[in-house]
Amino acid sequence: MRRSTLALTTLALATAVVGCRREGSNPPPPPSTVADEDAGGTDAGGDDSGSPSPSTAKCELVRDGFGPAGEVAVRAEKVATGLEVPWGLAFLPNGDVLFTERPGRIRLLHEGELVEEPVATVPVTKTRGEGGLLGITLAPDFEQSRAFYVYYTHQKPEGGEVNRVERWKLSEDSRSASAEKVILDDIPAARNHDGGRMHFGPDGMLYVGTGDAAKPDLSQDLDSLAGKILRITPEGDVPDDNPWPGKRAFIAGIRNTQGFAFRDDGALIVTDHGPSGELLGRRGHDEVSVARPGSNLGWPTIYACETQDELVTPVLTWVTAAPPGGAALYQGDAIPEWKDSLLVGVLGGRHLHRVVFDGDEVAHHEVYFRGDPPGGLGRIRDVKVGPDGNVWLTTSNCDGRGTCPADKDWIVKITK
Ligand SMILES: [Ca+2]
Repeated sequence: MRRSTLALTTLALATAVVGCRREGSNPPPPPSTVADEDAGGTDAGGDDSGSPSPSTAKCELVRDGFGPAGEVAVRAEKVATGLEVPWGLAFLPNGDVLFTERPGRIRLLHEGELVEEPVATVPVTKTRGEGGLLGITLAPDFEQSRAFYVYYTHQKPEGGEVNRVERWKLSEDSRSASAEKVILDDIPAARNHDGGRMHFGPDGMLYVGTGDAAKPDLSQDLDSLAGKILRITPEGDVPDDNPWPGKRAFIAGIRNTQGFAFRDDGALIVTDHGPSGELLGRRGHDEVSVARPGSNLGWPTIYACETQDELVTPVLTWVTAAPPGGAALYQGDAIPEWKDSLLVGVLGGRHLHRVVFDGDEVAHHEVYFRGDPPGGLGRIRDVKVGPDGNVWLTTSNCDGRGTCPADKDWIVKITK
């Protein structure tokens, strides 16, 4: 195992000029069992836990750069190198790590060492872009079933590309795996905006983050799987208690999420990518939002700190394009100062972002490991809290958009 320590770096400043436009129409909000229509003022603040009403939390707009430099002394250790766009990490019960590489390999870290031979290869699209083998998550009953789920872009035999969620089974020795069942297919795909993050929720349901497949209106179409966080059973069916009955959509109005995390009170913290020039030149404004079942995060109707009835305005957004990779709420013990923070891998902005909440509002946020290697970590893709309480990251410096170091992409462990 190679180790190195990377110094914290200060943030760079940049600004961008943006315009604001509104267009399009929105789907109806989900049926509510609580009659609470007294919207009242917008600065009521306070605790809205249990309420289905849109949050009134303030929107923190970061105009220059990304935020102040992080103040907690943490260091980064390379755990594995020589990788090609490691996109998603999953911790096995024995402490080993199963992970995806976007070109289509499922790989294993065994006792901290990279196993050279891939566990399996997945037949992903040959199109270069944001698609490929993306998210991975273990089944809740993994210890009995050895089942895990992957999300990947594939070429349909009749032509065209779609994203798919598929269940696989890992061999007892973890050195091979086989595809078992397609759980959900025909998620719209495109060269960019393919989503791909998956997590099982505390309710045992599978949550799947998708992108708008470069068709923004799909994000507001509840019959489309694009531009959503979907909630499905482990078999891919629609749960009886989804917010829009009969639909897999759980949260709508997303452009391209690669990171979301469950908060104890049932809220989902969602990161989303802001626009890159589409829809009358809108740019930047990647965002962090506090969502609840049936929330509509507003893409493409609103962006930045804009507000509109029944749409959720983000609590944090950066004028400068970030965009965010994976996200995790830190509940470990190894870095006590980070307890309950949201940690977000930032791709274009090349850093790890930490967000401290006060209720639904952002109390403080800061920047770690900013910049390209060797000064920083470069483009950060996945963020997971390991069973050791340390924070595990993957880099995407070799995805064609970064500065690819001689030892390629890494899995990195953040410790005190
Ligand atoms: Ca939004």
